[in-house]
Amino acid sequence: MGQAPVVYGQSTRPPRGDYSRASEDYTCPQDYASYTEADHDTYRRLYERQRALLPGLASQAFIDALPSLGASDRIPRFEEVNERLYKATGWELVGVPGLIPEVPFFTLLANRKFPVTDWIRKPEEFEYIVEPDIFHDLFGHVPLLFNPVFADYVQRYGQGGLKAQGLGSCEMLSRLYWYTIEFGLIREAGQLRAYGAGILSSSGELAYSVQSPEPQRIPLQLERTMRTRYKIDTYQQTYFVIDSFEQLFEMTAADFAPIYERLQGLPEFGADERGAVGV
Ligand code: HBI
Ligand code: FE
Repeated sequence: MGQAPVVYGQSTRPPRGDYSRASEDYTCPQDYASYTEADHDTYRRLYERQRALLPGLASQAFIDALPSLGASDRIPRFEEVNERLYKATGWELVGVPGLIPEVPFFTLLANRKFPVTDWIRKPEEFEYIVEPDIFHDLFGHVPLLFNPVFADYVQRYGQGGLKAQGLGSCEMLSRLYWYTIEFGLIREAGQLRAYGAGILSSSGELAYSVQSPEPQRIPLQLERTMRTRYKIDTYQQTYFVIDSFEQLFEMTAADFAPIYERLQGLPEFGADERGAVGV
């Protein structure tokens, strides 16, 4: 029992979450009794604030799916969400103590299990938190897992991740994750909308990503995206735009191995570097 904690990216902060409770596959049961009234209140306030910001900024597919999370006045029980989620797309939520290593992460996704951090930020972290907490994972990631096409993309992503790991191409694949599942934009009925969990769970970045003139927004293109570095603790300076979730799913049908080969020798793009590659 028990796993070593995992810290991601440049963050030098100590890991949050109790990794001693994690089993072999890094999952741990949701310890519902451990949530305090302050925790439930934090969840309720985060949910209410974020839901008010969604119209005109969040993907309509997300807005339509959000009620499937269930009650918004307390932290949901994973098994309650799973009753609905499993019927909808065959996915289920599993508790994790926080960020987990790539192979266990990819393995869970490949088996239609979505890892949800089991702790919530402290009231004083209401405005911003670097690490993903239960609000980011539940509110940001879970609603779109009720969308069948997006749910299939995430599983395909997990399967691709296990292959990429074998080819030493995890960094390129994690950029694809970052610029789609975490910070992706979609054009819906001609309007720009956010579908990435990192945007949807952020009070500031939601309007910024869709309305600010500052960042560049370029069409999602596998090679350009996989060559673009990202920063984990600032608003994005580059967003990639898709036309549909079907586009994401079809993209993963390709075998990425030759793409990794080709990209190995090519220069990368900085997170804010302008310009697309020759298509
Ligand atoms: N672990 N719990 C958790 N949640 C994530 O979103 C996550 C992770 N580990 C690795 C990771 N994401 C990214 O590096 C992926 O690109 C692999
Ligand atoms: Fe996330």
